[in-house]
Amino acid sequence: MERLEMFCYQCSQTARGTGCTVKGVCGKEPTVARLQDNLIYAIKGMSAYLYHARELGYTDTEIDAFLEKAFYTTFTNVNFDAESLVQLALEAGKMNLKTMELLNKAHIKTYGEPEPTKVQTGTAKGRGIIVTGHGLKAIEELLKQTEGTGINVYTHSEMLPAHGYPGLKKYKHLSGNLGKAWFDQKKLFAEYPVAILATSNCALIPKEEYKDRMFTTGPVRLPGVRHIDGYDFTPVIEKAKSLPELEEKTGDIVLTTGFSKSVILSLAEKIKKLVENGKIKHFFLVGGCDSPVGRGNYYTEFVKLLPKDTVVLTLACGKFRFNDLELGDIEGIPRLIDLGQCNDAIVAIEIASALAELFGVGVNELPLTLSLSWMEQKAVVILWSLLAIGIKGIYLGPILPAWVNDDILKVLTDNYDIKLIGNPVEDIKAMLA
Ligand code: FSO
Repeated sequence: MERLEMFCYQCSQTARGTGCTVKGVCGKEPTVARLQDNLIYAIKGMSAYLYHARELGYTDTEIDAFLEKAFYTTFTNVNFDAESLVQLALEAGKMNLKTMELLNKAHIKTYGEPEPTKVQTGTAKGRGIIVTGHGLKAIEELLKQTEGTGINVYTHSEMLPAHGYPGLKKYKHLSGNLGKAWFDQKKLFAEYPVAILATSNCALIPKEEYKDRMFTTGPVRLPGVRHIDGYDFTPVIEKAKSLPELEEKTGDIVLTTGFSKSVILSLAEKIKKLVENGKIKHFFLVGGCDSPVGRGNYYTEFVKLLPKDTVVLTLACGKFRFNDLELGDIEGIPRLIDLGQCNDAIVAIEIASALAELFGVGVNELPLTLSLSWMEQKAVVILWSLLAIGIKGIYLGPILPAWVNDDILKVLTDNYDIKLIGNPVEDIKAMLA
């Protein structure tokens, strides 16, 4: 039987959905459809943060109402107005600020405010479980249930910031961090004979060789992988117990995470003096969702090339491109400051606003440049949050999402002075000029 795909109401002569990326028979670029995609990605990202806040008992009816309106707007036949879809993306950005605040509050009320913490890489002797994803509630429950069993718990990718929370770092068997950003899972999970727990998005379909020791929880489902409903991780623990012990093999790198707003603001006066004395020339926020495609190593080169009188704030999994670099400090202020997960972008925003106030300037007048890896749904909504509060001149890379056509790029560049990354040497020169 013939199937009716999503009918395109824009040209009404061809069957296309909102994911249309080709010219319709109308001959026009489907910018409205692409802006709907942009909105869908943004609200997907926001929903993920809201999900994790709700897991910890924090909800907000205003955010719920916005999500309802935004999803309804993405009907193929309800909104044909590009300008209003841009406004809705900005509204999504504002609402995402509220959502990130809610999640930040949920994390801090539940686990305490993060504190700078050194995190060992490599393995400790004994059986282990690797936890990947963003779900702090899941790792907390697993840590409780594995206490005293001799099993070591390792973080992967966006779970690294868990080490900074007092309520999580108190578990001595939260052993260390393995691997880098989300896309190294297949290699990493095959390498270590441990149980694996995936707690959020950015879980990859597993290889045959480890799928029997992998588990999912929360919203994650993977083919052939056992799912845990709720937080009873007995099957994960039993699996870990059935696997061989790992040998002690300390990694060469020690990572540092857990810089909270309070920690940075306690240094604000010192930072101000260092800026006024010319000892700190510029701040960079380099982060976002790391990409296996495009020029991801741009960010490694970029951070390596930065002058020694600059400071890098970072967050999300994009930091694994450079968080193993020894950047040292400027009179006690670390040159690499890891603020946490992607949702901790709210912490970066609050720090930037507090510094702007301290210097008596607007955020755009601060010696601060943002360079973001902008690919995934969470990074998409965070960009709209930054645009919604008026931040201009952000650099984006290493590739653009598929829906960004020339019209959308023009809106971003004309209205928000968005720039695309190029050559790191030239970019740094321009940013410092
Ligand atoms: Fe990365 Fe994934 Fe968290 Fe993103 S692990 S890529 S959409 O989740 O935001 O930093």
